[in-house]
Amino acid sequence: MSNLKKNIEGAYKLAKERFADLGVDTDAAVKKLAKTPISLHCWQGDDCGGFEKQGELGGGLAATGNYPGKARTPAELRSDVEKALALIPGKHRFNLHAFYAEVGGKKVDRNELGPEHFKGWIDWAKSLGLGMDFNPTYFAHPKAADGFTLSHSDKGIRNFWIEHGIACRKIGAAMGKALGTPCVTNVWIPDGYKDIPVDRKGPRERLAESLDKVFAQSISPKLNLDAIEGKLFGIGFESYTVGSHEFYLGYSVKNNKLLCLDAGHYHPTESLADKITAVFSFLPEILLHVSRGVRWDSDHVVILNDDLLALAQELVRGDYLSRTHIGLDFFDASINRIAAWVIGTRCMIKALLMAMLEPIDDLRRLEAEGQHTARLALLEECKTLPLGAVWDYYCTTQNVPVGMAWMEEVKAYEAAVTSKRQ
Ligand code: RNT
Ligand code: ZN
Repeated sequence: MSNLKKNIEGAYKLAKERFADLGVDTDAAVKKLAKTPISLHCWQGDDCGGFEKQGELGGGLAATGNYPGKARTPAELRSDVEKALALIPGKHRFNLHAFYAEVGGKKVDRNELGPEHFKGWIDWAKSLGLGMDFNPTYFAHPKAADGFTLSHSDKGIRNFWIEHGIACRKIGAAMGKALGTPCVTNVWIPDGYKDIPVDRKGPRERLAESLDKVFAQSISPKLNLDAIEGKLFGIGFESYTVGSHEFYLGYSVKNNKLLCLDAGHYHPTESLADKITAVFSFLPEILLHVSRGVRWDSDHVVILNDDLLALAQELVRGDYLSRTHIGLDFFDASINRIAAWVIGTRCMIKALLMAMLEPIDDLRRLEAEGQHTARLALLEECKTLPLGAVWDYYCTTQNVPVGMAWMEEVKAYEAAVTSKRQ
């Protein structure tokens, strides 16, 4: 046995005893963690560029930075994701946007897309045993250039985007069928105004009506699950967003849709973690877009901060993991894009592990007994328990690099592959 492996196993043994003293079973935590998939978003690999190139990104979305080597083709993107997946412990999923379709050089508009345009992606996912999730693309298109799609005042434009939504649910169902695991198809639209509107009502009425049409056909939840994602504001959409949080919360409860909560889509002092138990009181399942808001940007790479940990704790404490689809949503063009995936996903998994290692029985007892001083004391003690030893052990058992060793692999891949892209 190598020295490193011996050290990791030794450290794990000690950590296991330390946690056991607090009533926490590390073996059980690691087992549970291995069964929790994270959906990796394709758009981190090319700054949300897509392969259609119909127009500016728009929609209030922006990727900043010019780090060399972004993926330019489906083959490059697939190869980059494979590299990232090889450095992340556990079995995960892949989340694709509609404008990454492979149309073989033909002009196929968004309302004409079908499963055949995603065959390459589906075959690839199947070969790797990955489940897939999907998103209609309501931006980067001439018909979205004035900032409105499903809530547009023009019936023709609205219908075009309704047709796109319908097409995407069928594609999602085809993915679910081919891969044997339901595809979560998430609707996010940019619609809104830069400056103060006088009619906030009309666009919301039109959006509700359009969504009803998109979702009119029932599709087996074994194949496709519909999600809807709200937002506070976007760049150039500062004063009014049609699809706000309250709008979609109401729509999802009324129509039994998954609500997608994006961590970057709320007021900065609002807690996403606190919303988990609130929305689960009325919804069977949710989708998460785990992200990190910084100032105006809602899409920084996820790190292991208090917000992420609080979110993971709510999911674990409430036993909500089987009802939660965890997806990531960030894009940073200023650093190595594969490393961004690896850092964000490893942090998400680490946060879940930390939450699973909480001495929750003791904490609950203290709270129930009104021992609030001891509750605070124990919560603070938990922060320096030997999480790292359990994490390293988990990485070795999953056959992925421990510590910074993964970075060496990203650097080697950069030298051999991504740095050669012009
Ligand atoms: C935008 C939403 C949305 C997008 C992706 C690309 O603010 O978060 O989820 O990031 O669809
Ligand atoms: Zn999102």
